[in-house]
Amino acid sequence: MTTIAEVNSGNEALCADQCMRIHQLMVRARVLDERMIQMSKSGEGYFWIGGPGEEAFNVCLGLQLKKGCGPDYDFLHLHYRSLATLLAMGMPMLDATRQAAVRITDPHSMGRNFLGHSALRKWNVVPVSSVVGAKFAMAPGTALVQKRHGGDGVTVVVGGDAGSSQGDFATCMIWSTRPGQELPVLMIVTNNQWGISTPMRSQHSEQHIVDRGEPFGIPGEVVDGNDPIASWHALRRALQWCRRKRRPFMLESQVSRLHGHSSSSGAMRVENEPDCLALWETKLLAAGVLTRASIDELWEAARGEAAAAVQQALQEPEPTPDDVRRHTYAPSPVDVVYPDDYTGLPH
Ligand SMILES: Cc1ncc(C[n+]2csc(CCOP(=O)(O)OP(=O)(O)O)c2C)c(N)n1
Repeated sequence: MTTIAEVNSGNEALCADQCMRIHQLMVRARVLDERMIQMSKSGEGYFWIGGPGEEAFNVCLGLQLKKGCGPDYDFLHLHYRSLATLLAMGMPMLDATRQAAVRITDPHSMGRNFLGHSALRKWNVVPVSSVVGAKFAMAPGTALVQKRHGGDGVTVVVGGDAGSSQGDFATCMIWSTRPGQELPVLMIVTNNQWGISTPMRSQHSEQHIVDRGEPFGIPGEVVDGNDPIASWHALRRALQWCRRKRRPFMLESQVSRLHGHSSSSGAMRVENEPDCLALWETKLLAAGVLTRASIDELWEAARGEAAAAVQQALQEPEPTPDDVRRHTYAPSPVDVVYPDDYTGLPH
């Protein structure tokens, strides 16, 4: 039992229990991503993309969402680096390893989509599109439903700095600020300074990406995404604004990209960017909230949990050619009898 009441960052603070909860989720996300990188290199999986370097911010987001199905709850247009957000919401590690191993039990796509391309109807997680930027054009749709429905559910859309330089980003700003039709959209940009290999500074002339909201009257904040305390409070303020005012807000989180873009670029560990987890552990050790032994114990437990999740996923069946068209259209084509000469099905 700790006797430390709270931990400070600048003039903001979080209670010690919350700091420990955030830390444990950050460790679980990091360990899982590292294990899934191994999967992509060993043949247990086929591809990796994820969020090492974004855990501090992403955990704080997942813990503050209004989780559920339908317009009373938050709609989420997440990023392919949002693993820590989903773990913080309560997704088991197994549901990620199933997708990494391309198993039919993968709840996001039945083993049909890339790792990190989540889709969970029970939590309003709208399918992540590989087309970066597209989510910013989709977000006003769910926010419009929420505005008409009433209540305090908001739409949260998360994209990178490169995706935010596409026209879809402007579409989101235009649609969410029509006079009298303003929409409760929280536009989050996780700025890691890179597209795949395109420097952010070659795409953005404004000082901060949130400055793009200014001509639309969209308020914004820039936060150090490596600092869980700052992230927690910035998210709390931003979500509260959208929930209460039913208007958009923009949040730019400055994060690291600790394993490069994806397995396609090698996924090797990057050493010259700040590591939010190492920084957080140093802070919590200094504050007396955690001990070296308690940290080691957590990492060990997370590694065991990830190993079990991989082992379980690998025992489960892969998709078969028979179900390749399932859930492609609504109603699902498996339930529809097509005439023999019908040519409209995907090949
Ligand atoms: C419209 C479109 N163009 C290009 C790509 C190829 N692509 C995949 S991820 C990516 C980088 C996106 O960078 P950013 O939006 O900053 O997100 P990050 O990966 O850095 O989190 C690109 C260019 C794509 N998926 N979609």
